[in-house]
Amino acid sequence: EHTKGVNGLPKVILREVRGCSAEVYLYGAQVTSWKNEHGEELLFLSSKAIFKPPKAIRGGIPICFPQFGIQGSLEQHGFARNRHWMVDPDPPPFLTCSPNKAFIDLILKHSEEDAKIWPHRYEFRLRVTLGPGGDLMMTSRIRNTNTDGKPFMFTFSYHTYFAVTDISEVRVEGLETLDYLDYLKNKERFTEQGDAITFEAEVDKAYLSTPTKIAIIDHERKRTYELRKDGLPDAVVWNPWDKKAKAIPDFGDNEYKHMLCVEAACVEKPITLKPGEEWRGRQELSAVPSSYCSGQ
Ligand code: TA6
Repeated sequence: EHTKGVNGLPKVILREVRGCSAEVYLYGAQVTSWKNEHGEELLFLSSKAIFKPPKAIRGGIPICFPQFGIQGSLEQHGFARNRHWMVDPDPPPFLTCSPNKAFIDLILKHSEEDAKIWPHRYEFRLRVTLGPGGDLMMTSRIRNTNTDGKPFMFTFSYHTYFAVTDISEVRVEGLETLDYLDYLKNKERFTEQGDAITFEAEVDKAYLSTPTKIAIIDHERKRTYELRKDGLPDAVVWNPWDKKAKAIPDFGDNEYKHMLCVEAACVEKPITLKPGEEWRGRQELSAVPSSYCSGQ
């Protein structure tokens, strides 16, 4: 369903047969809501989110492209999340099309404006699917359409803000013993401890060469989020905690307690595409009752 969201920004609502839903703003191609069949919101959206271009919406799933973080002249996390995407008029053939899947295809292409700061031509196609059982799938296809023979490099992240009951009662499984870059210590490289990760202070780490599946366990709510990814070797874990959250104007003061970013990403080794080449990066999110899933 195509409708208008906050400040009249166009958004698409995906609904699934059992009542699950998702909302995607064309601004930034940003998922801002993902609800289960009970109508419970599974993504964090800041109460102070500013739905006003060129500011990125705080929460949901911002897309970081053509860079993650700050590099050179591009703004933090690149420009894709600050642009108006279009509904894709000729989406790639959908491999498996079944009746109980709702999906939307969006596209972003290079602009003369952007070419001033990132001198490349590209087509970025995003498909957001609300699958059977309410899983949320996102597939990005990025193609180098340079006509000057030039390859380009980029880094990327699905900057997912998971809603949690209390960050102090959250555990992340799947990242133990891995190496990570600590963005709070000048991206110095460390090795993670041997058991599940818990949270009691600001954390901003990019785990490297991570498994395809990561579990985020909301102990209070007895809910586990499963993040499955393909083409995205790294995973960024971020919680600003109290001090940093207060310093971010569009972050409510105590809201850090109710969110955790776990981001399927490619940050350590940029992706290089030659003209005509296409990269695919996919994440699939599901929310299952913890009793069923913990310890697997
Ligand atoms: O993904 C973690 C991070 O890079 C943090 O360092 C913090 O800056 C966060 O992204 C939010 O960035 P934003 O530009 O959306 O405020």
